Amino acid sequence: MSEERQSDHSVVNSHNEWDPLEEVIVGTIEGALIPPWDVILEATLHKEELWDSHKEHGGAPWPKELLDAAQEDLDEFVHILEGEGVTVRRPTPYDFSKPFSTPDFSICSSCYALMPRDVLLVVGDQIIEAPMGLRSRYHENHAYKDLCKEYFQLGARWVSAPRPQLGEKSYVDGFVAPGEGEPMRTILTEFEPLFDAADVIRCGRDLFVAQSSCCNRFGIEWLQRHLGSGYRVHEIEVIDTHPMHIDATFYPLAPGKLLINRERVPHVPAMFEESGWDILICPEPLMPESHPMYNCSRWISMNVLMLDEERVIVSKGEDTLIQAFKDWGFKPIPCSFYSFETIGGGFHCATLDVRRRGNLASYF
Ligand code: DAV
Repeated sequence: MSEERQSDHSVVNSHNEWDPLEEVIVGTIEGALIPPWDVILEATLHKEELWDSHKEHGGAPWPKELLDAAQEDLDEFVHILEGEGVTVRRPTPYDFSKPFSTPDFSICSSCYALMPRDVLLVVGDQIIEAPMGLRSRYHENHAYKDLCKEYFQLGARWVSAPRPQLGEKSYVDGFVAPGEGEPMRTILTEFEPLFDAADVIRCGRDLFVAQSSCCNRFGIEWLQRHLGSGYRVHEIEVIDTHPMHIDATFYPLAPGKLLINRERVPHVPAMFEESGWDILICPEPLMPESHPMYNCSRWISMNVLMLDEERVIVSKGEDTLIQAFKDWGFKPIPCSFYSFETIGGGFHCATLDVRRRGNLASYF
């Protein structure tokens, strides 16, 4: 008998980032391509010197040595998850290299199925396909259709946010990313609702979202109205020159414990202090500045995965963070991940927690 049928909960059941993890989708390296160049990348990728690779080689496979190294990290991660008793599911890769077009845009390829966190948002027993703003990720949900259909057959709810058009009106014409110290701005207009699922972080009845170059206010409004009055969607203010997703910025790790990136979060909403939460400041990452990062920044160190309120998977090499977790009362489990982070993201990005053992609650 499969584990979900023994559980008291629905096959899809995940309300926050920390209830005991039972089943998780982990992305795959198989078929991964360099994302083709597209307007959003200029607004989200911190390392300008690495843009050329996407400009010149977008749509081509990543070099084999990068893929092999990332694969090794991912294998270690899956091994740890299974060893900790978590059921690991994988997407079904499709042919990412096919060019496609819609009435509003054409693009030379898709990218990969490395990061389910960006594509699907799980809120309770519901899977929401996100209205993503990067054109090359328009069909990435295909990689998860087999799983979504299976979860639906077993009782989950499954919806797609309005499919975006992603024509010229969705992006600010002539956008230039702000420099350090300049006010925040993002490349998205308010033409249509847009967000990646990783722009949202869950805390029971309260969800936290920040505008980014993948998430506009229209998207935040759509999510609030879709979820209805049982949930409160809070927009938090962040400062980031290349904003993309909330999970290397603002991360409620466990009841009463909020991890923040001090460089990016000027004000923690008063509700946290009013409810007695500890605000944990993420230490400076130890990843060398010279480490190639084609997608995200060194702050991906914060992108941990909670197996429950104590066990936390952290990138091996981030010794300061590992020690901080111990001091804060967590049980860190280090896993090599720098090579996966080079082409993808962290543990939170690489996963989608489909089922955690717990109920919907308010923590404020
Ligand atoms: O570079 O800090 C990471 C996004 C992870 N989902 C960054 C963004």
